[in-house]
Amino acid sequence: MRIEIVEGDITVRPVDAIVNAANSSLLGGGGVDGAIHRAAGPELLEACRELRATKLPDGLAVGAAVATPGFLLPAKWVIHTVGPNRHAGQTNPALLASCFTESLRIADGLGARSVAFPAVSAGVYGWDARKVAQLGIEAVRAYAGRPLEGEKPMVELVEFVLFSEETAGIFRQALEESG
Ligand code: AR6
Repeated sequence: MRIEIVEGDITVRPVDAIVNAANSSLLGGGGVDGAIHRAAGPELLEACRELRATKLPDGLAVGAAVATPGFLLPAKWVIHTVGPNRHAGQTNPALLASCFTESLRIADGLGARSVAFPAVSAGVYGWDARKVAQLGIEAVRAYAGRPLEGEKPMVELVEFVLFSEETAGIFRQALEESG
């Protein structure tokens, strides 16, 4: 599994699946969530409403992930995950690691070969980008070693797509340090 760091807008990435840093309601918000909903078009919100009306009446739990189609995006799927919110006292790193692991598990189940992640929880949810980079990269590397029950992972490429040069630099450094 290759890991690449990309500076830019995740909504334009030519990958099979992009990950959304959503909230438990799945009904949209600001930041990368708002950008993904704008780029995917109104059908994405409809698909999220459908999920809430069926499988997820209480919303998506922190650390969990669920997929919808990508609609107008270049990506075929959007995998929505909910990062822990530090401002709400959610400081358990295992919850953030779970966002990455669960998203990869969903991506593998869909047969996605390439997945792009944003810096989940590093915006409104208040986590230090260094911590997100370290946990995210570590979780991806660990997943590559033990994917879905004994199978080789379908996912071959994981991109971390960062909106600023500064955050991209932090992720590049974390990738180098992770060996
Ligand atoms: N492409 C890539 N990264 C982006 C983009 C983009 N188009 N836009 C923003 N970012 P945030 P969170 C970066 O706040 O901390 C929403 O309202 C951004 O610079 O989007 O998990 C949800 O609905 C930052 O580094 O997500 C939730 O309520 C990173 O994406 C809440 O925010 C994550 O910032 C989730 O907060």
